[in-house]
Amino acid sequence: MNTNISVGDIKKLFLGKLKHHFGRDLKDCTRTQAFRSICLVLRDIMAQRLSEKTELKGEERELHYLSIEFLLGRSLSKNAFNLGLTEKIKQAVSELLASRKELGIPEDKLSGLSFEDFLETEPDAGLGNGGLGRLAACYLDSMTTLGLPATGYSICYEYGIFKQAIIDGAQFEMPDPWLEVGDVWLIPRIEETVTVRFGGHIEEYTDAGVTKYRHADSTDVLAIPKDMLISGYRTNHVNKLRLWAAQSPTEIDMTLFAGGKHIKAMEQNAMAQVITKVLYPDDNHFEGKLLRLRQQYFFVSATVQSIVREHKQKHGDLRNFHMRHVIHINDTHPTLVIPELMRILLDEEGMEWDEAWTIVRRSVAYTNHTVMSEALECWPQNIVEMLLPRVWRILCEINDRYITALREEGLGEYTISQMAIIWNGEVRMANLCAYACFAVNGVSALHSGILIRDIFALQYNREKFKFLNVTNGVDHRRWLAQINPELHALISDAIGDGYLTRPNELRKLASHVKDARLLEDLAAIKRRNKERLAHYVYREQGIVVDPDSIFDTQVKRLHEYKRQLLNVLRILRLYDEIRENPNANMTPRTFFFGAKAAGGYYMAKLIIRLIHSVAELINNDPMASRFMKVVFLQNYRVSVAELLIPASEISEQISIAGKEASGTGNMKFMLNGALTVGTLDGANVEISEFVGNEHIFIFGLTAQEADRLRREGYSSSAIYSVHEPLRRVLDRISAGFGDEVDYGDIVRSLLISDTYMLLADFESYCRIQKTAGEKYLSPRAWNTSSLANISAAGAFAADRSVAQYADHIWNLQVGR
Ligand code: 26W
Repeated sequence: MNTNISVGDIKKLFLGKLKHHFGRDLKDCTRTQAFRSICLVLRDIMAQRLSEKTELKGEERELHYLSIEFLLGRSLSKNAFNLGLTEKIKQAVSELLASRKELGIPEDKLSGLSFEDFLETEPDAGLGNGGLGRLAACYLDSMTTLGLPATGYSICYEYGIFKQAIIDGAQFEMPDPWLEVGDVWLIPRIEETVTVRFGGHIEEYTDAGVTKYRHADSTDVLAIPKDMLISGYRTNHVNKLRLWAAQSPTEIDMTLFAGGKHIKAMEQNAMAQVITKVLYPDDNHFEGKLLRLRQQYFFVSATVQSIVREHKQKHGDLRNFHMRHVIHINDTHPTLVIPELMRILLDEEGMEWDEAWTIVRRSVAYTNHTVMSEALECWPQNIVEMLLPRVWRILCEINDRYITALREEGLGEYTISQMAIIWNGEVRMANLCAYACFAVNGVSALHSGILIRDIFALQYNREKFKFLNVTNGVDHRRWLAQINPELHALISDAIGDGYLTRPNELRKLASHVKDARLLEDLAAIKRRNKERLAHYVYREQGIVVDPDSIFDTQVKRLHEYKRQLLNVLRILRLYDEIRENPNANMTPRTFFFGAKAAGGYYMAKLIIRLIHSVAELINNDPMASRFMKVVFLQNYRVSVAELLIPASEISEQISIAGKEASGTGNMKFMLNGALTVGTLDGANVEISEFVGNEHIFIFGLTAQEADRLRREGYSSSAIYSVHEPLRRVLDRISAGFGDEVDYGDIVRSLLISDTYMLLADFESYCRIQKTAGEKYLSPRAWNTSSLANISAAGAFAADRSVAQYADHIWNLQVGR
């Protein structure tokens, strides 16, 4: 660790970076140059450690974690924290600032150069949409902290998740050119560039009696690795995240032009220019877009090539590949790793099918992250065939052999059609994973149960041993210690800071539940975090919020199954109640929403518009606004979550039971002492078991009850006709809010199908919210529950999840 680096060293290194990279010194540097210089100092420390890393010992396996998304957020504070340098950097920066003063630099030239300003200078690396991508980022931190030899792989998108602008209550998507500043963390490794081939056709030929394949006429794209170094907490171990950037080979090699193949050259240029341009903003919704398939194959092929290349350098041949490597695929997006590894073993290494297949099957493991049927990836056969002709043939062969085996086992034709990988002109990625991978896991106990009873029931029946559960976890160092330093200090005073590496030690807080002083301190910290958020909301959006009100928060991607709309319905009911009875004894509430909607998701966008109409109505009503306020936080992202979560008191986790695979926001709120209002969905089930029923507000149908109701015939309109307050709410939405926006589609969807059963859960949701409000009237009871949540949250640390993956799936030894 860095005990040997002094404040003086940091100042010297920093000034050196400023001089050598930007030709500037303290007198004339810009804020961005100063920010970059500090980052470069940390990057050097990590690079040094990576280069000192001892070669893997004999039999050790390496992990390769493939994910089309890594939602990293900011890295400066993370790396400073992990390297144990936060305080020293702060000190160094403030001493440098003081010396600028001494140099007689005018005060206004100094603004924007504090450590806090540096942190704010960093753009979020928004290389992900939501849960899946953020989970990958949390896991990288834990893998490194636990000393696992791991590498992450993804795409170096030029534009991350869009920036959300709200104009007249409606969402507009703006580009996010994060690399302009965020590239400071990336180290290009040009010498490790590989070529990825698309299109063209396959020529068969025989060589000494053996059939071989040649990929002719392909459109080639270069994949250039940009490595981001990943620090771990209190360890010298460093891992990397390898982000692949596309480049056209013709930019470097003009022989195609010279040979008259200028059209091919143009094609290659065009392909390379778009392939890694932008992250798809779809979350839980599949569209069979050609560019998306290109992205997937691009990053998967480049990754496999780079793993194989390194393996051969170290070990010679590939027969022991599965002993040395485990390839983990984060949902089905990197599934093409399966046929791609086959292609290399067969075509480039000359292996027989059976030997190659055995190696692949022993190397690849898969995590499922959703049961939403519209999220399942089924690629149209014709685009796979056209774009990836060799991979397509391999997929056909895998499918043929699989079906033959199923027939031999005596399975019926209908069952086989359900399990097939290629069927009806489509390639089903989840079925390929369930067949080819040696392990398949869900992300919460409930979700893993649904996988084996429903989505993969047939596969489970055939190969029970490969199905398991690993409940999600979050990076508790970031999501507690870093973002809520006062809470971290309070906890450390009470139980020490051992919880940072042994999250279960948070349990020790349970013995402090009767400590009145500690509970008051806990509330005071929450209060200051609320004030900090209030300042932010005022600064960014000009909205005044009252830190004495309950901060009630629902932040996550906007999706109908997550039921932001249910939250809106109860807000409107509360509005009616307050207008009827303005003298009720209730604590005012501020309702925070934060959510991005996929650009093409009409209903989600309309719900964002509705939240704004409702906010307008309520916030401008003098009677209601004494008790309630609605705030839609624009452009919700990791760095906003970092401000919002420590300030929240109620965490809304209200998806229809059976649909949210796990949720991870629920865990982050809990770590920061918020109380959950939630359904028995995803990890909420385990959260409620750990924290105890008296410290959580559970409502609504269970997954089983929801299923039964759907089967037996659910009628939302029947509820509407008997439930007077609900009818008033829906009628109000139908009538509109005097802003010319028609919400008829929302009400009709609730009355006609109500797929996510909002009306069924409405009454119990309103009731539990009332219970929560009453509990808040007793600070002692509330703070006790808040502490109980923090104390139980250790079970939901990513360190625990990653240790389980290492143990049960990857067969890796945890190093610390
Ligand atoms: C192909 C379109 C698409 C894009 C993203 C389909 C599916 C996805 C993701 C798998 C959706 C996702 O992020 N799922 C979330 O994963 C989290 C981490 O496990 C869970 O906590 C969330 O419950 C789950 O919705």
